[in-house]
Amino acid sequence: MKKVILSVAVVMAIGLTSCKNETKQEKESTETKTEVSKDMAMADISFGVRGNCGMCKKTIEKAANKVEGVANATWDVDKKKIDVSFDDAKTDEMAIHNAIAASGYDTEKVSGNEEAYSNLPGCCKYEHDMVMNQSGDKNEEDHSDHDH
Ligand SMILES: [Cu+2]
Repeated sequence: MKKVILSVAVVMAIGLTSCKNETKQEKESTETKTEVSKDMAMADISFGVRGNCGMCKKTIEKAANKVEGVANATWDVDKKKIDVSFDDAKTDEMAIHNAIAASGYDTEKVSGNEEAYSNLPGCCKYEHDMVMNQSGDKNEEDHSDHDH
């Protein structure tokens, strides 16, 4: 009889412990999931975009920001490079390249729309052989598209 009571107590104890553990684990995994999906949804990329001046910067950033899902776009006039944060559930890298190209500017992957280019102010008519993405680090440049 003692044995039975003991085993019942053991079973109950195990049941209680495992129940507690489950609750804890569930909570943890939910938290992890949320974090992961956040990371996956927001992507940060940078790529080369040709341009000359502050007006170019405005046009390029405006074009990138117009793409739905883009949270932030910053073009660097010295490096000829843009940093973009976007929700990759809403858009993708090529949509951003295309939007910038449509505004008349060359990106690493898409040539600027010629008509838009011809309508740019004189100071913004950048050279088409301008070196883009002047980070000074070729390796980083080569893999910048695959980090995320
Ligand atoms: Cu300009």
